[in-house]
Amino acid sequence: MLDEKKVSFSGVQPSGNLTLGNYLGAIRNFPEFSEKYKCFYCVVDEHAVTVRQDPAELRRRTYETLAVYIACGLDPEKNTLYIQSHVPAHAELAWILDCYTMFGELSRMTQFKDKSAKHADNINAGLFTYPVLMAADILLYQSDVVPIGVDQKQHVELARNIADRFNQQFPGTFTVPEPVIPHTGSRIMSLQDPLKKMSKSDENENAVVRILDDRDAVIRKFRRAVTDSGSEIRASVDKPGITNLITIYSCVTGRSQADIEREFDGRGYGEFKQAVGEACADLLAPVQARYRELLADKAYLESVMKNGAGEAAYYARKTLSKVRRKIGFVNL
Ligand code: AQP
Repeated sequence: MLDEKKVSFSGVQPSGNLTLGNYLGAIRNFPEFSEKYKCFYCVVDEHAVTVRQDPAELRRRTYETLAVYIACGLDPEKNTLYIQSHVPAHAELAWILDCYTMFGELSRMTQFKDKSAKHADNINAGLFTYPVLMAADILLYQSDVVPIGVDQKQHVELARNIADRFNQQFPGTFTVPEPVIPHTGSRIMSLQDPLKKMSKSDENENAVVRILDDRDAVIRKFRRAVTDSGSEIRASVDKPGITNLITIYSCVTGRSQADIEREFDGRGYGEFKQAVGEACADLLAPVQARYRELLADKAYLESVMKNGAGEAAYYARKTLSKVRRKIGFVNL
């Protein structure tokens, strides 16, 4: 714990235009922690380069991701918002934690298996050790909670194991973090293949609703969403497409699954998809309006980055010098 408040940490990669999955599974939930917790929300550009990025696009998306954070309700006065590569302590601690992480543990990470299958021509060491950098991100701030979508749960569990292992040898070094996963929306699925997670790097644009898609695009993508055989609006394992749409509608409207099934009883898929599309477009419209204002003010975004990096570095240094001292490095 830093100061008297508990700590919340999370991050998003600027590896593509952010999706409804990133929003419902993670970003939308960040602001609720701001009152009770000391919050660090980071744009994790170092994670993004584990797959090849176009440099100009990476730079642009880093600004855009920060603007999305603020547009989604994260007040820079109440939250530390910053860019990961602006705080070198992340990479420094990651190196030390690499030496406390087993090869076998990293080999079991499902995201590594998925991403190495997807990028078979570039299975680099960074892709393999990505979860250690994520552990460093979290442990550096003595984080108590980590709000994430369910796909990141395995990585937070690894961070817990690394913290436990380190604490066994050097008691009291790290707070052991807890993942916080939303009840609904923790795994939004692709609109074209509902057995696959909605991902910002998906090449099929119809599979992904972007936070910044305009109203027509959002509605069109939902209209084209793959649904299942039959015509009933009911969530079940043999109806992954309609179940995903019910989950999204439930997240967006705050209504229960049963309530939604009742409302659309006897009505067709077409009508339901239109309703989901409209509800999503309504939800995203104010975020997009605020985003556009923010993006037009690059100087403001840079001032947020600078302040955030300064504040994050202050807390990060405290943990890093404790770790260095404990393992026997000379601190000057
Ligand atoms: N489909 C999803 N449903 C719910 N939550 C999701 N998250 C990602 N996709 C979904 C959550 O968003 C946060 C930020 O994710 P990330 O940027 O760290 O990377 P990711 O998990 O690898 O997300 P993507 O969109 O799939 O990125 P790419 O395509 O670059 O790999 C995390 O909390 C994540 O759980």
